[in-house]
Amino acid sequence: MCTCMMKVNYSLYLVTDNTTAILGDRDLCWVVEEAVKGGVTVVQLRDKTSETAGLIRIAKRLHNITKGHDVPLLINDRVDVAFAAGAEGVHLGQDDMDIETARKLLGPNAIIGVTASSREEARQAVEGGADYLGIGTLFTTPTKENTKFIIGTSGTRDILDSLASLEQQVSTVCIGGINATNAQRVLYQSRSPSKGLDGIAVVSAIMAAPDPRKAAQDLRELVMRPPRFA
Ligand code: TZP
Ligand code: MG
Repeated sequence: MCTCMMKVNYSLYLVTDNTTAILGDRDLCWVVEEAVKGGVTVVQLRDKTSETAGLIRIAKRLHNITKGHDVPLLINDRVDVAFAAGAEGVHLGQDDMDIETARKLLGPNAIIGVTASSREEARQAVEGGADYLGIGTLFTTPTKENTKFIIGTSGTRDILDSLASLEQQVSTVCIGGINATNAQRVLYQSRSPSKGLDGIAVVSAIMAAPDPRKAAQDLRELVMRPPRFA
C-alpha cells in the first residue's frame, strides 16, 4: 500500500542533518536506514546546503530506504524536490511556500507539515490545511542556533490547548533539544487537558548517536511507554 494513503504514525519523527558536527564522516543514508530499522516512524530530509540535483539524488536514495519500511519521507522546504523524488510530502516553515500551492503541486494525499511557534501560526496552518504541526523550538539546541522562539513545554501546551477550539483535526510533534533523558517528561509536561503531542521530532539524539539504530529503538520505547514519573 502506498505510504501516503496510510494513517501516519508521528511518534518518532527523525529530521536529518548532513553537517559534519552531527554526521561526522558517516553516510547519511546508512544512518537513516539504521534509524528506520530501529523504529523511526517518519523521516524528514533537511539539507540546507546541497544544490538541487544533488538534493534530488539524496531524496531518491532515502526514499528507496523509507518506502521499504512504510515510513513516509518528507522534504524540508523544497516542494520541487519532494515532487521529483516521489516523496510523501513536505515540511514547510513560516517563510516557505503556502500550503494551498504546495497541495496543488503535490496532490491531495501529500503530507504537509508546518512549523508553528505560536497559537496564531498554529491556527493559520491548521485552517490552511496542514496535516501536522512541528511545534517549537522547544529547548535551546546547538543543532539550530539563533532560533527566534524558545517556547518550552508550557508554550507547547498552550499551542495544543488552542487547537481544541478549531474545527479541523491536526497531528502534532514538537522539536528542539529532545533526547532519551527528557522525552517522556516533554510528552507528559506538554499535554493540555484537551490534546497531547502525537510524537517527538529529533535530530542529534539519533543522527549524532554512535549507534543510530539503538538510539531509535530506545526513543521509540520511551515514547510508547507511559511516563514513569506520572
Ligand atoms: N527546528 C527547530 S529546533 C531544530 C529544528 C530543525 C533542531 C533540533 O535538533 P535537536 O538536535 O533534536 O535538538
Ligand atoms: Mg523552511
